[in-house]
Amino acid sequence: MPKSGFVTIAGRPSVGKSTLINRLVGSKIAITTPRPQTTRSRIVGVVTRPQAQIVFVDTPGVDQRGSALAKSVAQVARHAAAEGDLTLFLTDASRPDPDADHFALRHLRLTGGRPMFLVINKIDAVSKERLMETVARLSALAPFKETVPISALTGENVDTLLDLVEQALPEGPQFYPGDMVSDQPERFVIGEIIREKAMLRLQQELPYALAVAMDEVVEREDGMLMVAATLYVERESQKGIVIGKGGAMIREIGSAARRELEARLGARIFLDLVVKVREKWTHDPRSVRDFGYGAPKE
Ligand SMILES: Nc1nc2c(ncn2[C@@H]2O[C@H](COP(=O)(O)OP(=O)(O)O)[C@@H](O)[C@H]2O)c(=O)[nH]1
Ligand SMILES: [Mg+2]
Repeated sequence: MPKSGFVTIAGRPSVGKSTLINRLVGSKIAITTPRPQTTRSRIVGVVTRPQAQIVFVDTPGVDQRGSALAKSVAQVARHAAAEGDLTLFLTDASRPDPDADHFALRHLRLTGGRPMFLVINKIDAVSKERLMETVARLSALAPFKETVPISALTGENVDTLLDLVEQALPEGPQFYPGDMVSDQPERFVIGEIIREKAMLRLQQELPYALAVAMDEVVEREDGMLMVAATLYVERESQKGIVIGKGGAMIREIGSAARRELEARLGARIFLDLVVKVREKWTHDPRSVRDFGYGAPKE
């Protein structure tokens, strides 16, 4: 009998959740950066195998920060874990942070007794001893069904993880067409790639103060894709930094985004970026929702 189910990928920030979902589905559906708060919404990645369809759900990292944005994104992880058939609790063996792991685990387990795997990521970057320590420390915290060390970056042991996930799922029908890999609208993906390029280049608080809104995506008759987007920051002083001296920063963000989008969409792209201020938007639940971050309104 075929199997199917929803599998939530959750954990503290920056442990490699989005890198893992990209690796599992075999294409970049979620942006990744070394910074927390890169993922701000629920991202579905579908893996269809001969005997199973596995719907992975990437979620924002659970951390203890207090803005409306942080609270709203933490809810996304909790809801996904509550609705899913299985949760992969991901951690990073190369940067142990027991308090943060503990906090994330408690937050997720408040949803009740769904089965959980402990997935220890970044084994390419740690010694055997470090890995064993992490296994010992975390496996005591909850009754994990499996403990699987992997590297999302190199792909090591990810096939084994996929097999174990398939085995743990209930029998069930396919939910999505077999050739579907993600449920994200193209407009949103374009905005996310622009945000990734900006987050990678900006320092200090700026990556977290940034939102991207898509204004227009139109295909011209000659095939050129015309894309207009606005980068929002929280304060007037941040606007100048995102624009840069003589527009250097925004041009650099734009050309990095354009290169990746052209390769991805197979079209020439004209990218028009502007920067605007929306005062303290990360503290305003409405703005957070307007930008498409966090949980949709219930
Ligand atoms: N060395 C190593 N780095 C990784 C691995 N997985 C993710 N990373 C890096 O860790 C950082 C955070 O990854 P990301 O997927 O955005 O983490 P998330 O916040 O949990 O979604 C990025 O710089 C990734 O390249 C891994 O298996 N090994
Ligand atoms: Mg992520």
